[in-house]
Amino acid sequence: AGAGASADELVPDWSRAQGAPISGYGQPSPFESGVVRRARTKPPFPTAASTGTPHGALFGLITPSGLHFERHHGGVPAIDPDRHRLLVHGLVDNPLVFTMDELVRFPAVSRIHFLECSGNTQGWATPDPKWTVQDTHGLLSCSEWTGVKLSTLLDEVGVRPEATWVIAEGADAAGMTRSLPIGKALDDVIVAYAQNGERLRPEQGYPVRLFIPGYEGNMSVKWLRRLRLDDKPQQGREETSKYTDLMPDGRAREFTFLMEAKSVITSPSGGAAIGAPGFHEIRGVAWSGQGRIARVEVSVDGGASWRDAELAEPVLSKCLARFRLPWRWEGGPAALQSRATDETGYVQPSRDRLIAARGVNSYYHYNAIQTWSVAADGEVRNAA
Ligand SMILES: Nc1nc2c(c(=O)[nH]1)N[C@H]1C(S)=C(S)[C@@H](COP(=O)(O)O)O[C@H]1N2
Ligand SMILES: [Mo]
Repeated sequence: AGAGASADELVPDWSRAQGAPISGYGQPSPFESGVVRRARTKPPFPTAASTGTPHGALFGLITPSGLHFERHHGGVPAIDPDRHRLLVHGLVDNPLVFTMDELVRFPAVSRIHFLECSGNTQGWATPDPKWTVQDTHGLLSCSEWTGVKLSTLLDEVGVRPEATWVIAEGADAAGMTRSLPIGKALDDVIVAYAQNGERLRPEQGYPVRLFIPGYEGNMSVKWLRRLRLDDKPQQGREETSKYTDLMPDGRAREFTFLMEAKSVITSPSGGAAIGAPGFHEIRGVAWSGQGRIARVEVSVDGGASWRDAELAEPVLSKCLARFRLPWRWEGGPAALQSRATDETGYVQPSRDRLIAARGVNSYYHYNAIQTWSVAADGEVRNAA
C-alpha cells in the first residue's frame, strides 16, 4: 500500500491457484520461446547446415546445451551408444576398440571451454547492417565438457615414437576427418561424452566427440569412431579444400588451428533499440585459444578512445570471459567496440589491421574488432 501498485500486480492470478505438476525433464519458460538458434541452411543441402547461439539473450559463461551452436556436414546421426565403437589404431603397439562403457570407466576430467567455428563472423565481406550478434558471432558457444583425456587412451594403446599425427574420424554420413599434431593430442584434448553435466546432446556428437581446447571447431570431430596414429597428416578435404586461409599473394595457409583472441559486445548489439538516454551497462564476452583473457577495453566512439572494462570472475583458460562497463548514453550517435588482449599479450586487431595482414580472400579466422553503430534514435546496427 502506498507504493503505487495494485493488489493484482502484487498478488497476481498465479499466486492464487496451484501451479503445474512435476515434469521428467525441465524446459525453459514459454515466455522465453524467442530465445532460439536460427538456421543458416543453404537450400539444396538441408543437412549441411548450421545454427547460431543467441548471445544477445544469454548470461554468464555457460551456453545452455539446447542453445549450443550446431555445425553439421551431413546431418545428426542417431547413434545407439551400446553399438557405438571407438577404434584407436595405426602406429601403436596395441590397437584397441573401446565401447562407451569402457570409455566412461577411465578417470574423467571436466573443463569449461569455448568452441568456435573458424567460419564464425565471416567479416571479410561487406557487413550486413541487419545482422544480430547471433548472425555475427553465433558459431561460438561455451560448455563444461567431461570425458577421458586423449593422452590416457594413447597411453593405453602405446604410441610408437614415429607417430606424429592423430587422424580423427566421425561416424556421421560426412565421415568427417581431421589431423591433429601429437603434441596437442598429448596436452589438453578430451574424448568427451558429457556436456554441462549430462551426456552430450546428439547435435554435439552423442555419444562421444573429440574436444580440442582453443583450436578451430572443425577439429573437434563429433560422433568420434576412429583415431589413427600416423607419421603424417591426412591432407583430407577439411584441411585442403576447406579450412585453409587464402593470403593476398595467392598462397594458402594450411593447419591454422589456433583461434586467436576475440571479443564482442552482446548488449547492446545489432537489432536492439537502446531506449531512453541514460545509464546502460555495456556487456560482452571475450575469449582466446591461447589461454586466459587478460584485458578487455571498450570504446563508444569507434576506437578514438578506450576504457578498461571489468572482467567477471572466474577468468578461465580457453574459455569465455564476461566483461562489463557502465555507460551513460547521451542520446547521440555512438560506435561501440571491444578489444581483447590475452595473457600472451596478443591484442585483437582492428578490421583495417586484419585486412592489411590477411587481405580479403579468406573465409575463416576473422577475429577483428566488431563495431555496433548506435543511431540518434537508439537503433543498434552491425557496422562491421
Ligand atoms: N563428425 C563431424 N564432426 C564435426 C562436424 C561434422 O559435420 N561432422 N562439424 C565440425 C565443425 S565445422 C564444427 S565448427 C564443430 C561444431 O560443433 P557443434 O555442432 O557441437 O557446435 O564440429 C565439428 N565436428
Ligand atoms: Mo566449423
